[in-house]
Amino acid sequence: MATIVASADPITSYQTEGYCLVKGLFSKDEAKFFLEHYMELRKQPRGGDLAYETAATSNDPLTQYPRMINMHEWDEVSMKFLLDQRLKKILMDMAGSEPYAVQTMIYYKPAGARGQALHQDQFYLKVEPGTCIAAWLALEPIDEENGCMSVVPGSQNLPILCTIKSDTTQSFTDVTVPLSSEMRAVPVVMEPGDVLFFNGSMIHGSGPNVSKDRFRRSLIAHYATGDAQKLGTFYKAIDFEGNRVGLEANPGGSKCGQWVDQAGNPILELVDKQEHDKRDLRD
Ligand SMILES: O=C(O)CCC(=O)C(=O)O
Repeated sequence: MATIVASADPITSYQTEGYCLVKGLFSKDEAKFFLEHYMELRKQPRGGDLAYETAATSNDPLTQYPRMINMHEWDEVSMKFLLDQRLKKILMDMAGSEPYAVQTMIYYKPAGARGQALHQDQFYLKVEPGTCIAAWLALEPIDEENGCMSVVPGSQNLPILCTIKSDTTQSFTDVTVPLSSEMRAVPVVMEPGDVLFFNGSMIHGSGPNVSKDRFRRSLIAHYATGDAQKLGTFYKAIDFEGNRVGLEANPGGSKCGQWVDQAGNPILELVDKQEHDKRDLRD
C-alpha cells in the first residue's frame, strides 16, 4: 500500500495539502529520552486516565497504559516540548504567525491496543477563526503493524463533518467520520524523531496495534493558529513565553457536513447537527 513520504518542502506541503512529514526534527536520543521519561510517569496513575476511553475491559491493554493528556500543566519536560523552538519555527512558517499552544498528549498504545477511529481535530478544539495544528512526534519506529497514523489526503479544507458510530472493537473512541467514495486513508510510516504536522480539518486516525510485543508511543502537541479568537470549551491556550491567553470558549456550531450524492459525485451538504446526531448516533 502507498504510504505518505517525507515532504521535500514541508511548508508548501502543509499549505497545499494540509499535512507534512518532517524527518528527524528531533534526534533519536531525544526520542529515547522522552520514551524513558513517559514510561516513568506512567507508573503513577493520574486523574482523568481512561476518561475518554470507551468500552475498556479489564484485559484491555489500554487499561494499563492509558494515554495522558495535558501533561504540560504539571510536567516541565512536556511544557518544554510544547514550546520547543523547532516546532514554533515550522508552525510560524506554515501558518504565517505565532500560534498558541493548547494541548499535550502521550499515547502508549501497547501490543493489542485499539487505535483511534478517523476524525478531525477541529471537532474537538473548535478554533475560530483559523484552525488547530497537530505536531505528532514518533518516539519509536511506527508502521502499519504497531498502528501508525493515517491521513486522508484531500480532506484538509473540509468543514467539520457529522460523526457516526465507530467500531469500538478497533477504536477506543466511539465516533468516526465517513469518507467520500473518492477518499482513502494513507498510512504514515515514521522513525523516532520524525514529526507529522496536520491541520484541524485533516481526517486522520490509527488502527489497532497488531504486533506481538511492540509499543507504539507518540508525543503530541496541539496548537491554535495566531488569528484564533475562540477555542473549544475546557481548552486553555498559552503563548510561547508560557503566558495564559484568554480566548473565548467556543461551544461549536449547529451545522455539520454530510456526504450526499449529486449526479454520481459525492458533495458535502451542511445539515443540522442535533438532527443528524439524533438519527445517526442513537442506539
Ligand atoms: O495517535 C493516534 O493514534 C491518534 C492521535 C490523534 O488522532 C490525534 O492526536 O488527534
